[in-house]
Amino acid sequence: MSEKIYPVLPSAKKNTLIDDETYLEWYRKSVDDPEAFWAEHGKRIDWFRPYTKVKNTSFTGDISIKWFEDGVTNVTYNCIDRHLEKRGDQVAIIWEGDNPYIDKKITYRELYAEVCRLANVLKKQGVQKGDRVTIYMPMIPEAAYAMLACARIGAIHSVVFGGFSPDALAGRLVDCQSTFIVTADEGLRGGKPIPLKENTDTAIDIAAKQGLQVKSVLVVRRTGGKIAWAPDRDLWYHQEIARAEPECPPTEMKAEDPLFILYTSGSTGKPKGVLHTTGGYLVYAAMTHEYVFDYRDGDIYWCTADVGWVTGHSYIVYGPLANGATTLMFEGVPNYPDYGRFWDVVDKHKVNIFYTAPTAIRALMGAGNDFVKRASRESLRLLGSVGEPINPEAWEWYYHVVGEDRCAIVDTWWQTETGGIMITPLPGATKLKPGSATRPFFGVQPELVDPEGKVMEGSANGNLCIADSWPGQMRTVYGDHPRFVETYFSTYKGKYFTGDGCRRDEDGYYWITGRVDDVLNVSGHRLGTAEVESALVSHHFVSEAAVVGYPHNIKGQGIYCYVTLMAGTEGTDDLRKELVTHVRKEIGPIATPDKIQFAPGLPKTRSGKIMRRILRKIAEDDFGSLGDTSTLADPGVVDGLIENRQNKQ
Ligand code: 6R9
Repeated sequence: MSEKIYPVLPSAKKNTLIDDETYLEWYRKSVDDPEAFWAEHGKRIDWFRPYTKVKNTSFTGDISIKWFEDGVTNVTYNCIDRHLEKRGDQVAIIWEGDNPYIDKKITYRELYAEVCRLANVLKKQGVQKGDRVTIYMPMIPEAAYAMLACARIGAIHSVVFGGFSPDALAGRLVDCQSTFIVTADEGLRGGKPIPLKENTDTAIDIAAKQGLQVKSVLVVRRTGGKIAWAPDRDLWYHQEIARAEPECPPTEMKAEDPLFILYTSGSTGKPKGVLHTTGGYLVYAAMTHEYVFDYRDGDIYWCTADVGWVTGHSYIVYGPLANGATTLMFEGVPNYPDYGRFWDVVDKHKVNIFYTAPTAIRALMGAGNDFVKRASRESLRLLGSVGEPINPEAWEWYYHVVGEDRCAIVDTWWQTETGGIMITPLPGATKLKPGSATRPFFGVQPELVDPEGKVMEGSANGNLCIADSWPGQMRTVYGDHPRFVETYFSTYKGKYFTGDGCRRDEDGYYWITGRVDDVLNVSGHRLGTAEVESALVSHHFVSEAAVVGYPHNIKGQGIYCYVTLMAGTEGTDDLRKELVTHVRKEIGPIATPDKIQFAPGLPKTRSGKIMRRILRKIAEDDFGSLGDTSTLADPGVVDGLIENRQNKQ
């Protein structure tokens, strides 16, 4: 672990919104009297009817989380309408296409008209408050319009990442019984088309077999590629928009009315529909966006995430727009046309604040400094990181080479479930240590807990829990509250358990060490080992599978699969390829297995539980320290697994 300390940069201190003294004072207030603290900060958004109740939360029993519960507002009123008077002509969204010669700027006034029109189209299709609308889109402004149009009329959006397969999309449609879809003919990434409409058609067929009848599909024409068309179900976005009225009053929403569902992987079973609500989520997303990124009027802010992930929800769309910011949305990939794309875009649009994932930083670092140096990057003031632990080496490269020692780095730890950033430096307040997410944001009370549930004091290494609620917290698993209680509140009574391991050092800085459950983090994307296993065993030649992660230079973690074949099946390289294709088809390219080892037997306890600890060690090529294998039903299988390991150094 790096123990280097970087002091707060003089440039970050200057005019900062929060210096260290303010941080300490506000943090104290926020945990000593959360009620008073959030009563004050809840006012950062506009309310149609102000709240009188602030916090009503319980982490015991049935778990109930309510913030600002009697307040009434609308998210799009805050993200659009209230800015019109002062910044109607300010750019709200800069869109940078996959093709470096194509971009577009959308002002707040234009955003207003686009969102109102689309909201009217949704209404005309019969979408009502509380209905679920699935958004399966490339990174184009229409994706943001669609999210906001739902929020305008109180429909609940469920954005499904465009890289997910038809099967994965179908599962999400069925789970939340969503009968309305917004998609595009095709996406475009790195010059390659992605068949979104075709995938949607397939997903609708799969969902139909499970009893879900999708009523309408609104299709944006992005590439003009050839697609199939169901005239009684499919509608062209541009045709419907042209006929729609440009005014649509914002629906009055109670603070606890649902805003969106976002599916995320857990350690068991199918992905969970994480539910976020209106008031607390927006207050938290907006406040973290302003203070973590030290966002000032006029700044150009760029988060490279996809709107299919929570980072895209909170820090491309809702947080920045609630703050009246200019947010950049990028359709492409970091290495197209070449590895200098990010820095070219930074120069082209004079980006001041840049937020990306360690996996991208590592890939770009590997491509060499020339790509960075060819751009001036002089507009950059602040750099952010999110999605997985950033190794000190990548951190140092980001700091010295990309930021040329003049940009603070904010390494932001948070989760789909937390709605917004939880542990992070504040650029004008926090000394940095490469690899540490540093200190908690206002209102966040981290606790390290040992396996017995005892809270650990001082410097320690344990499981990361959060002791009390914050406004951005998820409220439930959509349609399955018992699963919410079980997943997050049953391991350690009275606390929210994050699933992450963490170390706290003598300065009170937090160092996230990674997941302690069966969740993989591949290139910053969460994936349950159980999901990959169930994709594998759905192949007719596979009888059993066990999946673990192993350290990967670029992706952070790679996917290592142990596969037991049906009797009489031969484990050939062709079959390996077929299984890889099969998993990609079942889940999507993000789940592409890196290694497949055919295993006649898996190490199991006498009660039949697979001992993953052993499989992890073998995948890491670290079998000298397998620990106790005496409880295995057949200790002999281990030698065969070691013999045939796929990561021999
Ligand atoms: C926002 C997001 C959440 C998991 C989380 C943790 C890992 C995220 C991190 C980080 C170390 C950071 N994670 N940020 N680990 N340092 N700065 O990524 O949400 O997709 O739900 O993933 O990602 O393991 O538990 P999500």
